[in-house]
Amino acid sequence: MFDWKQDPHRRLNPLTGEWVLVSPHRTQRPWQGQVEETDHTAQPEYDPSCYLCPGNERAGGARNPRYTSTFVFDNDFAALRPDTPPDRFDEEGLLVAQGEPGICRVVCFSPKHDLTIAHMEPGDLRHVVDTWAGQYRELGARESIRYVQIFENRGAMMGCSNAHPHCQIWCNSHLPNEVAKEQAAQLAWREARARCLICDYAALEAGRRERLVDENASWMAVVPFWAVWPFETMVMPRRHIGAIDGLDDAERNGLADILKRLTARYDRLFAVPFPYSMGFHQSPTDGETHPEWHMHLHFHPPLLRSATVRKFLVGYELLATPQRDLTPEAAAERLRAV
Ligand code: H2U
Ligand code: ZN
Repeated sequence: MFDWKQDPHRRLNPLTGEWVLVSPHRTQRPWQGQVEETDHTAQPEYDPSCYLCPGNERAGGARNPRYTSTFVFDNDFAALRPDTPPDRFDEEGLLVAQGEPGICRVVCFSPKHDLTIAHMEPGDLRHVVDTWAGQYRELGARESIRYVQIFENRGAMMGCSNAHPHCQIWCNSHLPNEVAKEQAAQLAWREARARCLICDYAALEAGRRERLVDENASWMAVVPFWAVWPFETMVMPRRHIGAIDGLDDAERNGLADILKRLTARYDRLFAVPFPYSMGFHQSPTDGETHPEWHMHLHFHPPLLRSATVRKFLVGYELLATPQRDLTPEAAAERLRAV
């Protein structure tokens, strides 16, 4: 048996069926402690030039109300539009295309420009959770919307255009690629074993604890066994729940709590505010029941403090298979320690 703290090996992601190459021996290079350039510019509580702050004009010409908690609006530069004809084009199975109706929204978490999830009050974060649940239900109820993707880009290096705490919601009439892979895997697991893949995985990680980063009564955050990004995490409810609108009162507070804890850990271990992309994976809104679905979130933080272990997904990753040096177990240990 190989030693997975030393020997190159590959790990299977059972949610996607894809493999990741792990090369732990490469981290034996010394940690040089080199600090990456991150934006430490202190943000004001209100920024007159911010298009998301209360009362300000947006780039599209609309003006934000003087909102006092969360604020949702239709994206002025939406990637998907509701009036798109869903026609299909197919030329010899080689040139295949299809119109994709949808809708895109932006959710401001707070009127305060300088907050991040890590610094929000639990009660205000709970309001964000309720807003996500309400949006999932409202948008998912539309005939043409079969998937509601809620995600946050945080920090300029993740392509986020604005420091104001906010996320995006993109709704499609087809399942996005990553969601389709996870759906197929969860369905196959259920058909083969009459159980849920993520219930089984959460139970395993709750017992092993070596990849556990944080937890509360209703949620767990782990560095998944198959993580690609060095400090990638997955946040799962302990109970089998398909989508965010199915969370009960305690689980909604629990989600606010685990998100605050996890982002605070990232900020402490690296820079403030730590860049990442995060988002929900949950049951499609296609009118079918999806007992195979167990909702969860993924955090994909790209940046590490040391230039020696900084991760780019480049040549080998783009052309072959994702690869990592630091083991998920070592990453979880570091996140647990702060
Ligand atoms: P990022 O945080 O990933 O940069 O996204 C911000 C979104 O806000 C982006 O999708 C939208 C952009 O289209 N936006 C508006 O809807 N109105 C504006 O006035 C500026 C930006
Ligand atoms: Zn702002």
